[in-house]
Amino acid sequence: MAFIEKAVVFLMMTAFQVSNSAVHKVGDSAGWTIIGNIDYKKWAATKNFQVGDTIIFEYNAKFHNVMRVTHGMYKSCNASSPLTRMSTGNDTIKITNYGHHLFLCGVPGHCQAGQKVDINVVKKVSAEAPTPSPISAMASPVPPAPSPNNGAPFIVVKGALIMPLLALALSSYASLGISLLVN
Ligand SMILES: [Cu+2]
Repeated sequence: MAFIEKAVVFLMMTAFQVSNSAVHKVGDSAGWTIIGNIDYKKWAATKNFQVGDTIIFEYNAKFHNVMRVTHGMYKSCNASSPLTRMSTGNDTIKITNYGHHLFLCGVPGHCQAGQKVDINVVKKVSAEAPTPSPISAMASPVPPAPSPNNGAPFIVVKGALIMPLLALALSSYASLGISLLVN
């Protein structure tokens, strides 16, 4: 029984960790700009980018844009053939894979002035494997039981424990929302 409880706690923690994927606004309050000589390298170094996180570029679309580029283009500030080009002034990128995600502003001179950023998503060295969502964490397969007779009750017990815990967590969120509305 103790093992099952531990497994449930682990699954709950994993579920909440995953649902708390972060949102990173490039340059924080300054946004995506050449004003103030923002050090985007320094900005990126303070962040812990993970798969599932969201990156937001906020800027005045009259003066800037966002181009995703290759490493070579990033190094030389070459904006002639970007992989993708965004220009809404409020561009959102969802991180779906590990590695370097390189962006620059394609307006002449801006990249050279420092308007470029390397979003490096490092694989976490941890026993906790990232799971895409709370639902799939719950549905993830149970390690094979020694006999088929032990397998089925294990799943039932685990599901029965997780559901009330999730319901409890969701209802506390809901009541928080209600109390915010009432006040
Ligand atoms: Cu620019």
